[in-house]
Amino acid sequence: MSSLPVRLIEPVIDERIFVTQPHLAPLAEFLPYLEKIWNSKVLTNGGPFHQQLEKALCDYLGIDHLALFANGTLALVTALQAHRVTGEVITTPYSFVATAHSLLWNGIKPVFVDIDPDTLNLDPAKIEAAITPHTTAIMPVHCYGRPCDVEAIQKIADNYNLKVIYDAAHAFGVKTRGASVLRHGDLSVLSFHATKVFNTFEGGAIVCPDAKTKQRIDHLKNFGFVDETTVVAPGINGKMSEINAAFGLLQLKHIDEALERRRQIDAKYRGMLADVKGVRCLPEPGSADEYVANHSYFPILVTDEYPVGRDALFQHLRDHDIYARRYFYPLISEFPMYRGLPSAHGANLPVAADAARRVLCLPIYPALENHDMERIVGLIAAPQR
Ligand code: T4K
Repeated sequence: MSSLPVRLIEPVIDERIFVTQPHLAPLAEFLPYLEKIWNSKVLTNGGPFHQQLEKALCDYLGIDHLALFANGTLALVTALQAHRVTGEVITTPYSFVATAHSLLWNGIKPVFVDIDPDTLNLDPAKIEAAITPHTTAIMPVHCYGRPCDVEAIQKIADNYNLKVIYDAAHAFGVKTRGASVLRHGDLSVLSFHATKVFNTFEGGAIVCPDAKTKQRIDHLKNFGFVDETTVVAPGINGKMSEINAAFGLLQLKHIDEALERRRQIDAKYRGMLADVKGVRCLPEPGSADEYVANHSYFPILVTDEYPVGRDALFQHLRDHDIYARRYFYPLISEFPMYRGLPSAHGANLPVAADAARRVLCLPIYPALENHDMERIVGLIAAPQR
């Protein structure tokens, strides 16, 4: 009898190259996990896979406590509730809309502050001017997984007695000075969405510094239940299911090879784009011995020296089946539910507006082939062809 694995799915032939593609462990490896779930009949509510994944992620990421969630957005909403954040929160307009939406879901007023032109993260030098008597917290984003200036932000937070809740949706596995970037601030929130470096189909987590905070978060993500008859808060249902948690355990076995391939792709893009006039890559945030990147995105900035505008390049790539994305355009502050805020005014956010006008995220994912990258860079180098 043949020992070859059963062909479980037929490959889909699609020539299009998207900004990302999920890295999936082999399907056959997932089947034993599913059998266990089918046998135990434990589908959710903090089952064995949920517990194992929390522990495995703490070990992998080098952190002490983590609470799994059904997605990153519910985790952001809950993180704010965990610290009873109210009033005004300082945040960046240059992010995915979920960052600011998590504030609105809590009845909190977002106050947008401009970003730094090199990191594209919240500019600490501009935070103090935005603080009012109503400010209770700062919600920065490690955009593209590139670390914020965590020390400067913490200093301001300490001076003004503010909480710091990092939207670390892009920052899985990122290290600064030899340790996880997720250890900074009061809480950090991860996303394990299909488009992220580490995915559980949908999923997310809150990284927290102590067991007491984790316990409060665990209550909040389970309707506020403490035990069968006690509800301590108007919590939500934010729990990750056993299928997602089991899949996460399997994905974790393959994460190092995925990160290594991303590193190679990033380096190859940088090398190939170095000679393309009018295209700027973001600088690496630190030397290899003090900074571990995850290469979750590959943003380029289209400068005035480039022969056509960013949108023309975006369309040119689409015309050739390359689906690069303009993350993050439009700015969050330009969406209808935010644009009436005084801090959303364009004059307050010139650096973010400029980045949103120039940015294009090129495809980056472990299965991306070298010849695909060569074709993409060839198209960028000759935008009129
Ligand atoms: N904070 C930040 C800073 C975030 O970036 C995000 C999510 C969040 C918070 C919230 O976390 P979650 O609640 O999502 O866990 C995508 C994602 O949907 C979103 O998760 C992500 N940020 C954002 C940056 O990107 P779209 O609208 O661009 O996704 P979509 O569906 O157009 O996907 C992009 C490409 O990925 C597709 O063209 C093909 C590929 N893809 C996508 C999916 C969903 C696949 O190959 N398979 C898939 O299943 O928002």
